[in-house]
Amino acid sequence: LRRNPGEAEFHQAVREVFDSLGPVLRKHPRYVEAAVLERVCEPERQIIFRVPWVDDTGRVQINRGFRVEFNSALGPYKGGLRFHPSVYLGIVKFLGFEQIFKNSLTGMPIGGGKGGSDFDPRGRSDGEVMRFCQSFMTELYRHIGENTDVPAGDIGVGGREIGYLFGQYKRITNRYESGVLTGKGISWGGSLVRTEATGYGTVLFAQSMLETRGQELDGRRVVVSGSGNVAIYATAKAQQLGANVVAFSDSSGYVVDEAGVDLDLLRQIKEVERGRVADYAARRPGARVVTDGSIWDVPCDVALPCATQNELDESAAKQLVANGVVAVAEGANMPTTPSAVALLQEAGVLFAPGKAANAGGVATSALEMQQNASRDSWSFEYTEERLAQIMAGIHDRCVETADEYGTPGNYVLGANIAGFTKVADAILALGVI
Ligand code: AKG
Repeated sequence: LRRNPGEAEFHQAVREVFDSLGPVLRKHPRYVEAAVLERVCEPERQIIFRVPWVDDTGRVQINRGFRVEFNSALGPYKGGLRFHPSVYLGIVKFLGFEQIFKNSLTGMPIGGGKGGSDFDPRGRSDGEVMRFCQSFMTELYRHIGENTDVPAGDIGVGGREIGYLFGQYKRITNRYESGVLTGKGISWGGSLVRTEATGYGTVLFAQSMLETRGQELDGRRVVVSGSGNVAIYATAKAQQLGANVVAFSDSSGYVVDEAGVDLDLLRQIKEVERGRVADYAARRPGARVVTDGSIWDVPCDVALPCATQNELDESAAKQLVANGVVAVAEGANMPTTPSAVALLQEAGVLFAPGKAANAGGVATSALEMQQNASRDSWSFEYTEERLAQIMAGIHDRCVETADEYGTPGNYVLGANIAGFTKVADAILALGVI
């Protein structure tokens, strides 16, 4: 705490992992003796830089850029870039710390990192976003590479931004180094399924959890918070599996659509028009928009928080339990507060932490890196099958680890211990570096 003052989200993420590790440290004292905990929560490298750019009125704007290269024991640093006004070092460090264990859980050879900026793309023209991305990459390029650090997208960074970032990297380095970024467009080195992967994977994980109780998603009422990439493709997969998705949200409010979300309309408004939830309600008979109150008041069997950190608090959890929720799977990173997680678990709700449930995105990024390295591109069906296998593997690893440590059904403990031990063993094997 003294070394990282004022970084509340980072403290929260570290505490959440460390709270799970008691049993593993008692069983394997070598982790304590070799200071693995101290090492894993100190980033290998933190880069903070100025990002100057010129807006459409000719004014010079200054933002702050970050890349936290947290841990590379398992592979090159891997994790997204977030462009949002709330971004500061504490957010980037919490995301980077989570990413270490998430990436470990996927079973793929990727370390953990994360980055971003307090730049707000909302309301900015394409030209402004391009100039910002070019300036951001003009500093970042010297720190990244396909074997060093491989950024991707997160909130505020999608295909458009990755395109501008990749273009500037290519221009500065004179290298067509496809594997330096993931989330690329399909015609210039991207992977099919990467766009869908985080949302799809979250729903596959929720389905696997339900199966442990002999249940399924078919016929269930689902509420998805958010309306970005993760929320849209969680909605798509839930609908494919027969669920009725009845609500989604953005920072301006939420929409209830009892007839079931019209995915084409949602995609048109969010992906093409970059509009707000009210634009959906205006064009969808029977849908209503709510601008005060919480989306978690909407009764559901399955809740998928896919918006942002700490969006589902204790009072929301109480409401969900009162409404009979059966499962909660985190599509976003750390969307559920610690007291809400405890309340859901005590009520017997199946709860999947983001580092397990949303790992399908980064896992498919690792598949994109594989395709880039072999100069190949795989079909949608094959790539989706690989994603499904990876998600099933993560689910089973969480279940087996929770069983092994005497807490069956505790996916938080299972994910934290399984993610930690793989990284910890690699840290030990590589010596004091
Ligand atoms: C996340 O899992 O939160 C990421 O940022 C993944 C980004 C990636 O695909 O590397």
